[in-house]
Amino acid sequence: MIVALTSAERASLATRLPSWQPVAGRDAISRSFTFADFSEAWGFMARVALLAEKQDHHPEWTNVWNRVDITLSTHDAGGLSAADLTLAEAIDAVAKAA
Ligand code: H2B
Repeated sequence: MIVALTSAERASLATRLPSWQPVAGRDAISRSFTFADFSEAWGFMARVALLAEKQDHHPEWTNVWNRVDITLSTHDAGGLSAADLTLAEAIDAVAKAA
C-alpha cells in the first residue's frame, strides 16, 4: 500500500532532494530541466519514461522545446509518498549523466 510521507521524511526533503521545490497549494514537488535543444530534452524524457515505467510511478510533466518541467506526487496517496522521492533521485541521476 502506498502511504503519504511522514513528517520526519518531509523534514528531510530539502537536504535529500535540494534541487526539488515544494509546489504551492498541493502536496507535490517539482523541478525544471533545461537542455541544449529539443533533441536533448526528448532524450532525457525517453530515459525518464523508461525508469518511471520500471518503478510503476509516473511523472506529471510538460516539455517546451529545450525545457522539461516535472511535478511528482502520488495520486494513489493523495500527495507525496516515498515513491516520489525514489523517482526524483532516479531523475536527478539521469540528468547528471546527461
Ligand atoms: N504514478 C503516480 N505518480 N502516482 C500514482 O499513484 C501511480 C503512478 N499509480 N503510476 C500507479 C501508476 C498505479 O495507478 C498503477 C495501477 O500501478
